[in-house]
Amino acid sequence: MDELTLYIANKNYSSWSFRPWIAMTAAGVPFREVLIPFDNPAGNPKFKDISPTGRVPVLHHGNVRVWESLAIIEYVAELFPEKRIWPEPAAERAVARSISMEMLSGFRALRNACPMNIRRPKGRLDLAEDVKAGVDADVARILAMWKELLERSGGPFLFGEFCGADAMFAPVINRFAAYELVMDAAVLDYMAAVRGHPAWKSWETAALAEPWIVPEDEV
Ligand SMILES: N[C@@H](CCC(=O)N[C@@H](CS)C(=O)NCC(=O)O)C(=O)O
Repeated sequence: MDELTLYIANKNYSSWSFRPWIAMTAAGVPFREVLIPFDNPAGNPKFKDISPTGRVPVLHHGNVRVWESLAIIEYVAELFPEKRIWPEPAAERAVARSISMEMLSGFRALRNACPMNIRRPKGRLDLAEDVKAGVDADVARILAMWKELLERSGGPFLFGEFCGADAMFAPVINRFAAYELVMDAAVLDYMAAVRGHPAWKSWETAALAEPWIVPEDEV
């Protein structure tokens, strides 16, 4: 099989890069990583050379190009069915995919107000009323979803074992921790389990060693 190459941006800030990277690393999928750091707040013109959207992550596999974080996870799950990136049975997989799509297309208030920032010291934000209302609504929906799933699976991850859905929410776990957005004990246990995963630790160690600062994401 041709080598898989995953192009990503800064580990400290690139939340979309983090998702397929942690899914593939946690599952033990062999791949080569190429990191192209942001050279402006929105990206890097070099992304256009490697990705049809000019965005990362993008996966190269021979002549195949896969962009969009969730599409990358799906592609790799099909290439390596034995790695069980999605849960069994089909009904659980459907829920895992539903919440992953919800992540991909939603929670904009949270994403905009609270950028992923692995090295950020913990601390709450003083948000304007309307922004806070949007963030609170996003947090409430995610908490309700996670609590229901954790109760059903018994943890430590959303569907028991670490899966693609945990990967899709990994950057949210950083946001919840860094901006002190949650208090719920079961959710804090879940966050600790993800943050204790060797794949998370490996990403975090590399993020903390990065020299680059993106001022727009330092809120
Ligand atoms: N929906 C895409 C989002 C990708 C995305 O926005 N990536 C950011 C980096 S985290 C990017 O490349 N930004 C550059 C730009 O927008 O020019 C995905 O899931 O992969």
